[in-house]
Amino acid sequence: MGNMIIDGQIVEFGEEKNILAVIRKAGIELPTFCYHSELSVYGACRMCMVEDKWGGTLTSCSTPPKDGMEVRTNTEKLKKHRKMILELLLANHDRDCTTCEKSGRCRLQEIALKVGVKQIRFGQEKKEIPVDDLGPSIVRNPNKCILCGDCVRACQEIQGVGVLDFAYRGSNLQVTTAFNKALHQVDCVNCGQCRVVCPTGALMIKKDIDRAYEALQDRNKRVIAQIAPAVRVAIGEEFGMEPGAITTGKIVAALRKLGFDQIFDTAVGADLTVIEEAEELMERIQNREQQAKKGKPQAQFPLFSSCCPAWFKYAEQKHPDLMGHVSSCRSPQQMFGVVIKEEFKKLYKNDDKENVVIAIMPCTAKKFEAARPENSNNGIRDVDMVITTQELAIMIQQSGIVFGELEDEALDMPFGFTSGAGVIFGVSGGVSEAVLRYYFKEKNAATLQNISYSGVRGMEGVKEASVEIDGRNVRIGVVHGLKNAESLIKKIEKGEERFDFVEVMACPGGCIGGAGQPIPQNSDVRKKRAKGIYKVDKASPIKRSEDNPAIEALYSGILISNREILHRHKHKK
Ligand code: HC1
Ligand code: SF4
Repeated sequence: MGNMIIDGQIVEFGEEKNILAVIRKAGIELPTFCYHSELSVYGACRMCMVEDKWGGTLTSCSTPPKDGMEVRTNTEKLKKHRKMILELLLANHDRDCTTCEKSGRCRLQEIALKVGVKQIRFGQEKKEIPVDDLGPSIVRNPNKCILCGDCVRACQEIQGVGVLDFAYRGSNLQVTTAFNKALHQVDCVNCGQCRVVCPTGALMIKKDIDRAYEALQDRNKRVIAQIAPAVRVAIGEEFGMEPGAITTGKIVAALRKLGFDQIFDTAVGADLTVIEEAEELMERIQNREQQAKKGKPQAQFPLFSSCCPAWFKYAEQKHPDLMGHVSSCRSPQQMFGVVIKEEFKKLYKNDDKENVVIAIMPCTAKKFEAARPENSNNGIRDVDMVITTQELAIMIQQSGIVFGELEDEALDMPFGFTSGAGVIFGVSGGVSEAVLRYYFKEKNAATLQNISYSGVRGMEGVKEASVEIDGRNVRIGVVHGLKNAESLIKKIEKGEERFDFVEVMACPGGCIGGAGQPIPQNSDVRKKRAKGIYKVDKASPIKRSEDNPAIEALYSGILISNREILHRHKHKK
């Protein structure tokens, strides 16, 4: 606690860890490239410099506040200094702003305008480094990189993957991968969190928009959409709405205007996952108990969730020994993709239109998941394309659809029903909560409330819950961020923690914080999106997956003798 004097004004501070936060609290928006409150402080871009009362300059992001400290944020010296930094950055930057996809959202462009850079006094040193667009999820264009290092820290500090780093020296300094390999040739998990923090167009989503338009215009194709849970509480941000605004009905209306023939909700796929995963978990617990009775105790590894494709790839790469403990369930996206294809084959057996499934996802790694060979049959994919929330927003804008004015429309049949359990998958803890709902057969509000208070909800990176099910104490772990997952795995391996089930989502807060979602993202935005998801659940007349009539119909229909299509290793048609 103390007081600082900022530009002559007294400003009280408390828990703020640096003067930048106190300055922002005073309502002054200092420009920064390399500062993110959720990443470590790097202090490299020097844009947040302030002047102390003796005329010395200090970086506000790396200086803690002190009682009585006096700083100025906008002196002539500082203004000159910021302009110089920007001119140097721009001299070394590929400035094709008119055609750059990031134009209008680029922090370099925005700050250059704000600071008033009107000319660049240095000759342009044009880099011509090859663009890496070979992977399924992320395009990396080093010519647009300003060396802020945000991506390096996101990959290391959120995911613990660390495939990006600085290389070379002096004017050749670059952010790159080991041996300059393409992202898909290194251990990148396609999570896209590097792209979330990148201030320029150096890291972008690999777009599938043109392929989607092509399919929509093809009369020989029936184009079917499935909308992921987290998209509905975020896309509105692209159209001036608050994070968390629930826009399911508007998304359906927009997709119809774009020419989609049938529109469904991935929450139906999540309902299938709940049932399959809950049964798999109970089978494992019972099996372990029987083995123990026979005096053959089994290793105490938990069952890990499998629906996050970035986590799944990470586990394959880093923990091949644990793969037997990762659920055999395919993700809701893939379960629903294969179910739609099977159902439509039956429904439209007399026409020869090709069924094309496009998944609308908050996630860049879902593009990778849909393209995995085991998710295809004879070269035909179960999910043909994945469009992120941001790509859908672009398509809506390009088509002149006024999103905010759309009247809500309903999903199509035969999968027009969803459950709250399926929708809460979009937030960290949601998979566990939905699975727990399946175990508790009492259908009253108190049971649901007890489950929600068990410890699975909230934005903490690691959560734990102990729940009594049929006289057993079932231990659940919930993590988001692969770095958190790695720490938990280490503790489990050492026997310091014991769980029956561990839910892992790679992105902060779960899918609501996916890299395909609108930017900016921070903990406030994610909290509001999570609130939106829980509101959808609250308003949903069906709370449990098994009560969804669409699910009942599937289990007594195409899945009656074909349930194995919902599982990874058994998915052979
Ligand atoms: Fe997710 Fe999932 S919740 S992984 O975050 O299990 O992407 O939203 O669609 O598949 O349902 C993402 C979200 C999504 C799957 C479901
Ligand atoms: Fe790292 Fe994820 Fe970016 Fe890949 S997509 S480089 S894993 S942050």
